[in-house]
Amino acid sequence: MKVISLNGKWKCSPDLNDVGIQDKWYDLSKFNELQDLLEEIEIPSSFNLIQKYSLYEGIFWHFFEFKLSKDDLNERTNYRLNFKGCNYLTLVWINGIFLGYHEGGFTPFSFDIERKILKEKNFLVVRTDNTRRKGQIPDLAFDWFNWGGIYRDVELQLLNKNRVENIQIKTNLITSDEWKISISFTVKGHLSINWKILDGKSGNIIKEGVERNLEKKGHVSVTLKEPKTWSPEKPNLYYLKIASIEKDKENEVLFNQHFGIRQIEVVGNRILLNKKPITLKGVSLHEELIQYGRTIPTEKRERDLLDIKSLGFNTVRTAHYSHDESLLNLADKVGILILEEIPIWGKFDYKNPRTFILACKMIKEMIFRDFNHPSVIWWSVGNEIPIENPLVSRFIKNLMDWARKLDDTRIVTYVSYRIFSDICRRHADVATINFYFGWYFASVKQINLFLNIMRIPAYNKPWIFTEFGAGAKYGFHQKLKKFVKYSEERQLLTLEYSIRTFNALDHLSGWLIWNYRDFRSLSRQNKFQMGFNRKGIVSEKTFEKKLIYHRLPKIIEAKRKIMNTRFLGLLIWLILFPIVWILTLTIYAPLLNLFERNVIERGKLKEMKRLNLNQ
Ligand code: ADA
Repeated sequence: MKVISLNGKWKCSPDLNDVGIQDKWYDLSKFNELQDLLEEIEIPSSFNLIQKYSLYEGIFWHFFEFKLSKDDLNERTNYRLNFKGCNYLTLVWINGIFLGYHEGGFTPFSFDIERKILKEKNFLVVRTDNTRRKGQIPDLAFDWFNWGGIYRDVELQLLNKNRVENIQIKTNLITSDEWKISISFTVKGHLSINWKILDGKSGNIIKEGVERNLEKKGHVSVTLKEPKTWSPEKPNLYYLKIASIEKDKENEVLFNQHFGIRQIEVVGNRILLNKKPITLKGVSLHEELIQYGRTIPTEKRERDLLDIKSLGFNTVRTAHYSHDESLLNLADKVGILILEEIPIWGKFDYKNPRTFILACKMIKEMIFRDFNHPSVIWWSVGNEIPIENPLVSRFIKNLMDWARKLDDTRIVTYVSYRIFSDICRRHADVATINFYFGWYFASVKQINLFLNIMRIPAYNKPWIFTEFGAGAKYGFHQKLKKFVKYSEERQLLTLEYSIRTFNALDHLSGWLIWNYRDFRSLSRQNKFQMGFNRKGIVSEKTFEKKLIYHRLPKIIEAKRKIMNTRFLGLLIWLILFPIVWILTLTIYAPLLNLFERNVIERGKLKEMKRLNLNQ
């Protein structure tokens, strides 16, 4: 396969009145007319990085002319235009012809292009629209910045008509030292291949074979004795190389990618990695670095992962959507477990059948892209959804079933914020909870009791404390009054106390701090936040490390002495369960719904005033 990058200097324009389609902006003649009004933009990148569009949400057009050589244009080749990520609704035209559209901001999509449409000089037009709307995923309100545009790579793939696609590699431990490697793929056209498994370090061939006269599907199964397994401590990698053969000679390399040999399982209330219990100690991360938006240079992503690892973490939750695949390549190499999810967040339009289909599509795109990354160990199908509602619970259960159908080798779950009223937990592989003790709720000192109350609704599944945290403005200190909100001391105290308690309890299989870095969020507008969620352990500038950051290496394994409150926990559960359940259904959940509605709009207005912007 030959890949032609279509990154570079594109032309662009917002379309405030949505006239572009009617006025045929996708036509080269119209483009030539408009030329002088257009601006230049470096793709990939979000238009929100251009100062005057910094808060723009809406339709934005992107134009690009590119050339193909005579050699590239032939009848032996299939052409595929591939977008790795655009937010949110994307329409694409090439040489004036409409190719199709894609909905969703965080997964790749592509269009197969007929040979006759392509010329030596080509004109590509992409209309993105990041307007927030009810019924989209995520829905109207969410706690992160709505970066728009073409913010990941664009490429034209020149594919051999006879090729392999959708390669999925599964690795299973079958005896105490023997692993089965199953490779399955689809075949386009008709071909014979040879395949090789190579050691990731030395490049030595470990196993190889030939499959002849393949059509439609292919499958290879190999047994390896005592291979070097993948784990966060030893992230050993192998390569799978597949090449087409003609007359027993290697012709073209069709696939050459790393994979890891590892097995993730849930057994009773433990998560096992390669048959050994593992506790997830992690941190969530949004895909954002303020000067780059989401288009983060690979070396900066690597820096983040290395930092996170050096603090003692073994897990990163790529909140709240799939990040660029380059992050997963790095996690595979550095040795970090990844928890991945689709962006169903909070309130969403679960009554609309369209939403279900869209969510299924997002899950499929996520799983197909990331199936072969050993670092990825779970798929989550939603975060903080109103799971007390039977319709929502059914929706989420069906999504989890769908994810399991597509991948039976990973943990499937969703992230909950309901302790008492979650009616779906029994269907998930692991029980999860987001709770901000000592921040939004109660005192952090009550966390031990709370964790003991939590023993009951776990259905003997592993419990993961998926989010806890506290906000802190970098540089704001209150040495004497440690409980002052947004001080670094308050954050330190809350997180340290929580971590020491988590580590002392035997029924937790993991915990994740919310969040690694402060990130933009228009709904956060008090004098400490100023448009940022401040729960990061580093500020948005990354080099500004808060107190907790420096303390983490010392406390990540530390435990505190705790009182045994198991019996009290059980008692409280019995008393509180019916009360909280009824209150959630009648008062709390409906109120929360009301409150969440216009939160971004209000924040945006404040920010516009502050920045003196008219948009
Ligand atoms: C929730 C949510 C996060 C973030 C967090 C917070 O738990 O899942 O996305 O918004 O709250 O900072 O309050």
